[in-house]
Amino acid sequence: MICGYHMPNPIGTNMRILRTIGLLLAIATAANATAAGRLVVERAWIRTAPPRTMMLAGYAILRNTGDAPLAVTGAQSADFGDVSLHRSAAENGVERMLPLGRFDIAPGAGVEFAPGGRHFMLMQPVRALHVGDKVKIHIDTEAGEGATAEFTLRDEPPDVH
Ligand SMILES: [Cu+2]
Repeated sequence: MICGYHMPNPIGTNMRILRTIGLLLAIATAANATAAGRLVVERAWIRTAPPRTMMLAGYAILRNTGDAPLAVTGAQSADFGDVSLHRSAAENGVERMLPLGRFDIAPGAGVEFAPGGRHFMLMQPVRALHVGDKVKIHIDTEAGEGATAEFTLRDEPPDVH
């Protein structure tokens, strides 16, 4: 004896499969959105310079506290006409500055910007900057929202904690 209510319903089954696929896609998309690392900026400072110096250098440690690689692509600040990421390198005994370009930070790793090495090249300050002043710099990442960090004007590097 066949009861209509227990007949297999191919259309209903297909709809359920489609709904399941849709749900899985939604979960995959959400996972992708959080697959970028998370940028934390530590020990951010800018070396003070004589008045009307048009080029300053900023330093910090950029740490990826996420569980996926993080690509840093650049930086900007309302307090400077131009911000770029540089590295210093000795070539044939001559110290040169080169664009750092896009770089990756591994999960859990930190990349240090320090005097003599990587630095934020800060051009055309739009206001006079003195010891103790604070400047906000936004660091762009390829995925995610990057991070805005407060850099403090200092004569010397902050103490290592
Ligand atoms: Cu530079």
